[in-house]
Amino acid sequence: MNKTALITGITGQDGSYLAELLLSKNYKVVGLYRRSSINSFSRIDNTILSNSNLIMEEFDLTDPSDCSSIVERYQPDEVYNLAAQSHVATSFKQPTTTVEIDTIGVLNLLEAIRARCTKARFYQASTSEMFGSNYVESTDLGKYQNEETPFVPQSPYAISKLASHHMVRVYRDAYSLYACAGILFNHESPRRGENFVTRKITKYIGSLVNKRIDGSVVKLKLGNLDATRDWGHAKDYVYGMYLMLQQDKPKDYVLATGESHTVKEFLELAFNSVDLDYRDYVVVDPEFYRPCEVPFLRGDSTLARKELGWENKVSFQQLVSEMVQNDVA
Ligand code: NAP
Ligand code: F7E
Repeated sequence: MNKTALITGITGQDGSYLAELLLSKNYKVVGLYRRSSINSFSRIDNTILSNSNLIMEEFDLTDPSDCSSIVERYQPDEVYNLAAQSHVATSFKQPTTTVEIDTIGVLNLLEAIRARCTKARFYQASTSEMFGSNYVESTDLGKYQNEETPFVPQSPYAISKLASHHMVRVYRDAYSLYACAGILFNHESPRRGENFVTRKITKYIGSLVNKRIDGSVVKLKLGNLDATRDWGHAKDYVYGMYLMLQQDKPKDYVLATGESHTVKEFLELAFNSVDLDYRDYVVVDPEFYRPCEVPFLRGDSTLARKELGWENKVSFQQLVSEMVQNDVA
């Protein structure tokens, strides 16, 4: 019989790729989306939306009774919790909302599974932001973070995700649930939200190349160009989420490329790919600096590569090129 999977956050970047993956594996997918005054399904292809194995249900993670009734009704084999207030800078402006969605929301779902469907395997979208300002260093690997690295979160977003991360561990140990968390480093794609730095850059390039803006007048305003991130492709990462729910025992894993680049390096590569120099268009604006920054992220995903057989297939250069080409087109 086909497996049933619930995906919270199906309208987001990762949710849309994960739905495609699970439908291709003949799952019945229940896609959970928030009510919106306009259509929020722009990332989901029409062929996916018309797939008879996809059921779309209105849902809000912050509502405990909604979580209970959805879990009770569908008795899912797998639950992927991707819904979140996922923007770090926004979390400084809306800390309470962030905690309500990213911490209490996760608890609502875990409680629903504990009370109504203990067979369900649960995936939580944890994040490299939980490492915050911390990293370890070795002579062979250089600076990196992995499953053993202590967390020193630097934002309300990171703290709310860290609380959920621990909650998942406690529900796994206390109630023997198959519950695990993927500690995912930054992953991007043409479907990335437009206010994350990568997409903000490629969207600007798209407008420039298509002459929708005059680059001598409208500049690209950015914050910290020295921030360093480990950027991979979202498609590779949702496959890792799926693998985490197919193991004999639940465990938390880091997913990362192992390669890191500064925002400046992203800018250089993206602008050079259309024969432009980013220095002619970018201005640094203090508005886009964060009250607390995470200066350096580079993940070591040796455990996931060894135990899950996971790999990142898309290189940094391919990722930048795909994002630029998409926004230019
Ligand atoms: P995203 O594009 O921002 O998508 C977030 C999704 O959550 C959207 O579908 C959003 O719905 C939904 N959502 C927000 N609040 C909700 C609520 N109260 N009830 C139900 N749905 C709600 O995020 P993403 O990049 O796909 O990331 C997926 C998950 O991985 C998130 O939990 C994120 O924090 C985490 N993560 C992401 C990365 C990354 O680099 N992308 C790395 C590590 C972890 P609307 O469409 O209505 O806004
Ligand atoms: O910032 C710097 C900014 O917002 C990356 C989320 O998916 O990944 C994401 O969080 C870096 C930061 O992503 C601008 O200061 C400079 O150092 O693209 P971002 P993020 O904060 O790393 C993690 C793993 C998640 O879990 C999150 O959900 O770029 N930066 N100038 C800027 N960032 C933005 N957004 N806008 C700027 O103008």
